Amino acid sequence: MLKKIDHLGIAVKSIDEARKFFEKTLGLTCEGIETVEAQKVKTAFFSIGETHIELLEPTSGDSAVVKFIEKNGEGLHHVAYQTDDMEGQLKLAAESGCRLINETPVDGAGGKKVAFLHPKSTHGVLTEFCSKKM
Ligand code: CMX
Repeated sequence: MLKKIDHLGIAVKSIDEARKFFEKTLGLTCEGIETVEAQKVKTAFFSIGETHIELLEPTSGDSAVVKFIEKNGEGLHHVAYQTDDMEGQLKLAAESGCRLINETPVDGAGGKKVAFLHPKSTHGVLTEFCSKKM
């Protein structure tokens, strides 16, 4: 049911600062910047082959990304897998004892639906399922 790694999410303090590395040093192109109100983040996406890098900048003091940066500093925040069967994937995860952060998908960047699995039940990596772009 999983199709590919859709993107890697990287928590940053400032997209304006961080994008310099991705653009000037790695030579990637920013496809767009979007604020995702539901997740309290501003995002910037860069394509690399069939996958993407998503920079995540918190937009509010109570964003999940603020807490992450306070504890760990900037860095790899989550791995997102693309699925065409979100419901089935969440059911499988729940049945195998995984702790779901979202039992039903919520709005993510780029018009996608997303759902997260808690890192304490995924060997330490915050895991996202995301739908194909609508
Ligand atoms: N990766 C790995 N571990 C993480 C983590 C992450 N991104 N975020 C938190 N943790 C760990 C903490 O270090 C902590 O570990 P210890 O107990 O060993 O210290 C533990 O998880 C905390 O768990 P918690 O108290 O249940 O939860 P928090 O309040 O810290 O929130 C989480 C963590 C994952 C539940 C929350 O960040 C969340 O709901 N995330 C999903 C939504 C999200 O991340 N949105 C932003 C991105 C949106 C987008 O991509 O568009």
